[in-house]
Amino acid sequence: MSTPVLDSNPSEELLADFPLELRRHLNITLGCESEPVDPSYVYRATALAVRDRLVDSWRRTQAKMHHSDQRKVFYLSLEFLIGRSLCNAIQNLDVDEEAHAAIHQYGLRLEEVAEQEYDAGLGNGGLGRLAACFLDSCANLKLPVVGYGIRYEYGMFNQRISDGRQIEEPDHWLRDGNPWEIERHEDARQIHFYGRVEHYHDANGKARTRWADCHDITAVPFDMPIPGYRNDTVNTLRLWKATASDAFNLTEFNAGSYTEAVAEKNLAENISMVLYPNDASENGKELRLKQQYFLVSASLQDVIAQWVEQHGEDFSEFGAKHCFQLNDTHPACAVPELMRLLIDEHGLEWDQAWKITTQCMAYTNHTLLPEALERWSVSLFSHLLPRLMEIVYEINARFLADVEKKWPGDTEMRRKMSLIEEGDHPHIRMAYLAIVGSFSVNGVAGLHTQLLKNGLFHDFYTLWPKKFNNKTNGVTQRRWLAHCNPGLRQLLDETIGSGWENDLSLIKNLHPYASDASFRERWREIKKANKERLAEAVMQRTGIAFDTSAMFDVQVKRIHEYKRQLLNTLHVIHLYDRIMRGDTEGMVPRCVLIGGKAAPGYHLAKLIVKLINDVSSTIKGDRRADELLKFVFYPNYRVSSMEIICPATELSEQISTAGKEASGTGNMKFMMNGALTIGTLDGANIEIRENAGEENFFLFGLDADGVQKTRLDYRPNEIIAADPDIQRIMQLLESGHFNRSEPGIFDVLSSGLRNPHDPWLTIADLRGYIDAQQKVSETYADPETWDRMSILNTAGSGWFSSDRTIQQYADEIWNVGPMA
Ligand code: B1N
Repeated sequence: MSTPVLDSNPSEELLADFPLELRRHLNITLGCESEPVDPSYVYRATALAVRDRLVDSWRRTQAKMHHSDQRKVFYLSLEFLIGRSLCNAIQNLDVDEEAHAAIHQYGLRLEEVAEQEYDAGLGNGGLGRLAACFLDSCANLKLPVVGYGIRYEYGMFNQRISDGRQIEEPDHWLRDGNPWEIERHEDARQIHFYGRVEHYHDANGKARTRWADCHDITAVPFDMPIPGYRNDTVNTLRLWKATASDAFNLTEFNAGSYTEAVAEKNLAENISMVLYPNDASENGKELRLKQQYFLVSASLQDVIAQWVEQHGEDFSEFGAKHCFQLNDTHPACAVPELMRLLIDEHGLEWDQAWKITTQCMAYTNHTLLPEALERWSVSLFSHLLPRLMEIVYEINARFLADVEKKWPGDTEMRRKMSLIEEGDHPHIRMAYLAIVGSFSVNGVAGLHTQLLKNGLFHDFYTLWPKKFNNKTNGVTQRRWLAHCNPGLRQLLDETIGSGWENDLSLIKNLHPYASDASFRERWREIKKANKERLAEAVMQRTGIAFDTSAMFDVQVKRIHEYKRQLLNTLHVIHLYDRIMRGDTEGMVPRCVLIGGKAAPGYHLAKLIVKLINDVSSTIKGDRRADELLKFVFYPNYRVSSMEIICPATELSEQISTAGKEASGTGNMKFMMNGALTIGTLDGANIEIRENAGEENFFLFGLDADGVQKTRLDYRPNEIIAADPDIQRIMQLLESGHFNRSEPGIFDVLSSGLRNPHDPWLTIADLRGYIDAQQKVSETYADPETWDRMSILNTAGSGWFSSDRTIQQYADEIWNVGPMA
């Protein structure tokens, strides 16, 4: 890339007013003049007109970062769940009015036009959305941070429900082009795979190593702008696309196999073709490892190339001037890859390279679930990345020597802590590699970090206590409050002023208004309007009519046993059973909504989707339930769905088995928008309860310790037999009441619940959950109390801004401040 210029904003002078720019893009850029204009064209033209208004700040921000002597941060992530960009950019640029007016020329509303944009679904769930919120906050805080990821051709699959079952459909989000990206071919990088390692002596007689006979793939970057909030800052998300390298094609072509060479191009492009749709589970596929290495190598080469351009081959300050934040272990190859680049390509000695590496790598852990901890088979890893394997062995040998120093003669300790899990099929423990190679290891909520220190990483914590720290997750209030809840935004601006958009701690000033009856009235009206919007969406997608005077009770997140959508469903069955028996005393009308995707290979999760849909149909078909209970499965839940769902939610379901949900972030979005939480003492729920006030949170269930103890002697069948309500729930489930045409399909679910080894302890928490739900109903019956609690939740949500989280990363890990 040519060196960017610091000042001046030449392109701004080239811009006409917004309506004219929109028309120009429609007529000239897109060649579209017919009326009425197709809204998808209006979307593309609007996006281009908005982008035009970003480029000056974007270029200036890049120049500042380029010329700054400050440390720079690179957020490496296999996932960035961006969602839609149009309204975000319009809001952050403060051009709402012009944009509205310009679009109005075509008889359309901004909301309709914005809906034309495909979600950039380059992530599975919380981890990917967190990366997107973090980039937003970094831009808002003017921090020198670049995101690096993969430009998947296909993002998270689209979910369709057919006969109650999930069907996956490819998400070709780029089919109409992507107006936000700019391709930077001049910054393409070569990535090596396969081949072998060669040791040789260079011209000076120095022993060197190189990676020979490898198969090269080209990584081409596409940059996406990340605008800060009205602060003249636009940061960059750089996404890599894989293509065949020209050199490789040429060889094949000369050998006379033109068609094979072209076919090879397809194989190369496979690397960035599709996002793996497994949330919190590791899959061990070669293509996934290729993706991980592809991202890491391209990004590190990119950063090093910029360094060399400015500093030549002097790496003495490189470690002090860079930080690579690893979003889980997915990019953990960055540790051996940086070693390789420094040693093999830039001639550094091992000790110097290791000092640099451990000075600039930082690792965030996002899960304790054993099935999600990445382990790569040594044989696969050596085959694909032979040079990296050598380096990992060397890192391990030196690390185990340190372990020996700390615990002399303790072979068991060396076996336990080794980066290589020995056995018939040895594996690399990627989390251990990340810990050994990093100066910082953080968890994502207080409890989660505690469990890392006391459990999973206890030996490492004993060795290096200072490496470990907590950074409780957060979400950006600009998307998750200001943008998605315009009614509430207006009320907040009027009540506490508008500073909360970039300082959410100010939201505490809402506290006194909880006791103001007329304020509560307005609060309620806003919620009602948001519920109407959601009810429309539900009707359109499911044909089920939500009554907006009923309580909106919502659980949206990936479908997973530990998140216990089953527990929620059992409660719905309980309410249904009460209605059937005429036991409706103290019941308040509820609309229960569940949404989320199941990993395509996770059969039990898919069966849970089927159960939810079948219970939903049964309730829908029963007139007796009409007044009191609605139950829907919301299909194809994604970022843009949450923008409609969270402002309308009254009860937020955060009911995971304690100790299993590292943090959760949906819980925070709901809280900000005034939902009350029913939840376990898990992840960030604990901090939500502290910040909202215990009395404004519906707590139930075992805590993390209780879960451990209960497992030792768990007898779900006895619990069921002793509790008539639970007995009836199980009876309905097991009698085939919800699956008359497909007898037996839910047997694995019910036998799982009855299994003394059920790791999720659903039956153990069911009574507590039903009782807490009863309290919820009683509270809802008194709107004054409910609304007061709702306001206090929003007022207590200041801590959960990702601005706060990122400020802590900047102060406590990265040691960076705003760009001057
Ligand atoms: O990361 C979120 C947390 O809020 C959630 O509690 C946590 O479950 C989530 C492998 C993951 N942990 N691990 C993953 C995603 C994709 C994949 O391929 C694991 N996601 C989480 C943000 O901290």
